[in-house]
Amino acid sequence: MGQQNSTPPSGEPTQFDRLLLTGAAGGIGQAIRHRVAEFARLVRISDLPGALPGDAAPHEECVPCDLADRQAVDALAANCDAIIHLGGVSVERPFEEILEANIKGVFNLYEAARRQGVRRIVFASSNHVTGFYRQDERIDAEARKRPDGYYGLSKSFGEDMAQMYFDRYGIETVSIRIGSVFPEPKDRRMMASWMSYDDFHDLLRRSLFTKDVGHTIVFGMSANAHTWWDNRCAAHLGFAPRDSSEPFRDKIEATPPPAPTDPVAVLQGGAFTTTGPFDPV
Ligand code: NAI
Ligand code: 15L
Repeated sequence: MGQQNSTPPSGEPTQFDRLLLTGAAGGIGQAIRHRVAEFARLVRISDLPGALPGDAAPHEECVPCDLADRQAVDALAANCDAIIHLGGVSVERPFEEILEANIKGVFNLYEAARRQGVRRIVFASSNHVTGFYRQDERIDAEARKRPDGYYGLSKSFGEDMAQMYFDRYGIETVSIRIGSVFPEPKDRRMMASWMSYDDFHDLLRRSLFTKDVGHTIVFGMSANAHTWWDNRCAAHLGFAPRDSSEPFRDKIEATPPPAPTDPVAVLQGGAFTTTGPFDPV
């Protein structure tokens, strides 16, 4: 655990001039913000107005921005070579919230990339694009999408934006269907879906700097003992996670198990598959 994965994809450049990081004030954003410094001379960090702490480092510039504001997003992407797009609503919520931050937000981001000449995006997609597969199924990136709510739908839309903007405009994207990136797994389900910050950081590097990725979909998980996802379609990234949820097994298994029929024990998307509807009948 905690080992730094330092091998870059062989022969590729390993630094941009200016990199945009959206969602920089969020859980993952705060954890990786200083690590992404190695990917660019200057990192433009962004989040909702008022969300960013006022502690920008010399290699950072803070540009608050609501992703739903098209003009502001256009300006946000100016002079950037690449984008790590973490910003948006990260859980199941009423459709109107998802529409603004995630659907209009990802549209605004890709349009800004097209207009401003950004050539590479890493999109924080989610395992909730395929949340209705069972935990006893193993899928790869070619499996039919089965979004488990409005949130999963918005990530599915984001992946389609990525494909369309590659096919039409040649903007390359790696969509990382993130499992569960947290300091440690929180429950039994995350024993399969967990990904360490070190492994995520290594996957970010590969997603930014591997040549000719087109639109690649990769599942973001550590080398857990049991997983639901097969990354054969993303083999060209050379991603080989080093961490595992196994050291946390005893702690997790000391907690009471869910009923065997509970969606958290049956479906890959767990509790997301039953969150909502938000409007009373
Ligand atoms: P988070 O909720 O902690 O951070 C998301 C950030 O986006 C927040 O700081 C929030 O202020 C910002 N944001 C929300 N609406 C915005 C808007 N309209 N304009 C600008 N910024 C806005 O989420 P977390 O855990 O850091 O996840 C980062 C990304 O990775 C999210 O896109 C999430 O959907 C995705 N993801 C995360 C997983 C995880 O295990 N943490 C799993 C799968 C996907
Ligand atoms: C996600 O997409 C969420 O953003 C995150 O908060 C976790 O709940 C994660 O999926 C998960 O499935 O564990």
